Amino acid sequence: MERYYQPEIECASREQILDWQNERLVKQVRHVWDNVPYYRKKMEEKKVTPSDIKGVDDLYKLPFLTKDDLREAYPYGLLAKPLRDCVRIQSTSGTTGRRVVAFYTQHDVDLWDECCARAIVAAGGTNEDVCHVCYGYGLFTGGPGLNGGSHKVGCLTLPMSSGNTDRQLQFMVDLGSTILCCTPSYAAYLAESIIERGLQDKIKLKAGIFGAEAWSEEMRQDIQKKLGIKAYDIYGLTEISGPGVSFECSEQTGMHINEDHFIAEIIDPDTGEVLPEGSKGELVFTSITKEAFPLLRYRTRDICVLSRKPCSCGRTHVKMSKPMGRSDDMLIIKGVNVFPSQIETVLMEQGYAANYQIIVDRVNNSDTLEVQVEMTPEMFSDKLSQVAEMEKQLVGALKSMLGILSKVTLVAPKTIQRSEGKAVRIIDKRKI
Ligand code: DLL
Repeated sequence: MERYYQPEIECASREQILDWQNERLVKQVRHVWDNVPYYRKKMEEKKVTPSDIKGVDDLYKLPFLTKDDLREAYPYGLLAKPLRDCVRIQSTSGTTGRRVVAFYTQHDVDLWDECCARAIVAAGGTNEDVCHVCYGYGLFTGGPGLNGGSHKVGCLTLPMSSGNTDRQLQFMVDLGSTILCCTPSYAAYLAESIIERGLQDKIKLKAGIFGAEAWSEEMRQDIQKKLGIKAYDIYGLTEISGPGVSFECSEQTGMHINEDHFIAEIIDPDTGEVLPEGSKGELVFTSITKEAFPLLRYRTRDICVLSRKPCSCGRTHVKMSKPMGRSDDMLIIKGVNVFPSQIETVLMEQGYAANYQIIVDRVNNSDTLEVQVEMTPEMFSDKLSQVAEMEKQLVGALKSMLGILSKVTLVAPKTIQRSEGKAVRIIDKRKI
């Protein structure tokens, strides 16, 4: 049994990690200054040159990059290597405006594979495993990223991509998949389908590596119970390479950031000020080893907390909490900040599955919030007469979590559309 595990990197001392980061950052800033006129101009506007950056302590001097910069510089404006050295692109879905395209040299693909391999090993993966990847393949980073990591670990890799649930289940049973990689909402759907078809005894899954969207702790418990597995979170974004920027270990108390490749900061999203460890704020990444698309101080919009508390797994890399939502996903309803994850937590605590839809509207100049929630099949058969009472109970629980009044509508099982990739749970009619 082999493990693709490098304790000398993942368990390195803080001093060693800082040495790597200092050296790599200085080199990276010079690389970007020399090869990316777009970012060089931003540095010049801030009156900072590569000689001002001697290490991580000087990071704050560099300008931020945002998604708007990436869109403005589309497609080649942030490319730091000649096209002949690039072997791959990946892209975001581009539902709001121009797509973002990220470039990779072979070196960049290798380091990305390595990050995903670390995630698979942290979830217990070895070359004895059958790794079932049903993140989408193609421009989305989920499929290619976990596929590359799985190869590197030496797992038998099933490149399933998303969709066609019957085929997914057939391969899972026939080939004895042991590790499942997909979005948590698709994992929940697969779990539901396995139970419906009575396949629980026929599957051999032991672990799941789920990410690409926000999911609550309660949803983790639910998936773990239904599939009889341990469910690990994995985080990443196209701009910074894809999945594997950070991942959970067996402790399941946050995701270790691959600090030998990415420097993380937490900033105040309003002022841009760097916040001390333990503060909640916007996550910012600097990639210090990527060649083709090396982003410095990229604002992710994800809100989370960093922690350097020692971890029982032995890894020393800083941990990020589950993102509490994206600052641009946050809904402002009646002047109150509402994160969809808060709503999910309440629903799951009250015994509902994560099949829900949030509808926000404005009626007579006042915001309204409606939450449509599916009843479980048991509720539907046993408690139909108590629907009004159950709705009232949920309204109360949501009011104490959010501080505002909502309308709750319970709907029949299977009426809310299932997702094979990232779930779309919010309909904000104020924006339509
Ligand atoms: O979602 C990369 C990925 C693929 C991560 C597969 C994990 C697994 P994008 O499509 O560029 O990339 O979306 C990135 O998704 O900024 C977060 O807002 C959100 N996100 C990603 N992972 C998580 C997670 C991929 N574990 C955006 N929890 C990020 C919460 C996540 N949100």
